[in-house]
Amino acid sequence: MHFLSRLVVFFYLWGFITAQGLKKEESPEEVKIEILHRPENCSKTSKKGDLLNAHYDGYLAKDGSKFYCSRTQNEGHPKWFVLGVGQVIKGLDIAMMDMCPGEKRKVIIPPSFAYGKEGYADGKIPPDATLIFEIELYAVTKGPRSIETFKQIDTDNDRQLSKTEINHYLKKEFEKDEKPRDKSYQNAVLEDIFKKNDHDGDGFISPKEYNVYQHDEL
Ligand SMILES: [Ca+2]
Ligand SMILES: [Ca+2]
Repeated sequence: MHFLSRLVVFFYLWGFITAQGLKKEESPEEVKIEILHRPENCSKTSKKGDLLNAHYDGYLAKDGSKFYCSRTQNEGHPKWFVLGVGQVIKGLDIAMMDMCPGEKRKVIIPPSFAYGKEGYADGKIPPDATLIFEIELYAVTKGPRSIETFKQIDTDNDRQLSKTEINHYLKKEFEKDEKPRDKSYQNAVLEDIFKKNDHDGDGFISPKEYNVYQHDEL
């Protein structure tokens, strides 16, 4: 069962159990979202498959210690990732839905939506850790994930996406956005897309590799 179905079942059961009048502490864990700042002009919000650009700091709930800060990585550039497809932990995929550029959130993520019973030693996350993230979202860009988009990007029609083709596509996408974007942003996105999707490293994204963006629909 894919994740969204599990989530639906989860919320269904949660409603069911609550209806049975069980004690509050027995209800399953959930992701808690607190909106710290929402811009007045918020016409476009994030949804599954969008390409997001954000900074976030991560803290352990038990003692407030910081285990992650995106500002100290990648020369301080905000991180790019596709929302809702498992590129980040489940809790962040949930917590960053319906968010607009400029919005800030504080979210509390229980272990079952983060690193679970095992924890994540490399990331200094102990077992069963509840995590707190402070997120600032900068940009929401339509993520390349549909077959129509694939065909649109593949301008020479060889069923392979080259860096040039994707670069051209990103440039057009960014131009649709209100804010001008410098070249280094675009290059960072491009590098990230190839790092995460060009699994055989041939410098092209094949339809199969591109399907990463669609795995929720398979
Ligand atoms: Ca091509
Ligand atoms: Ca490839």
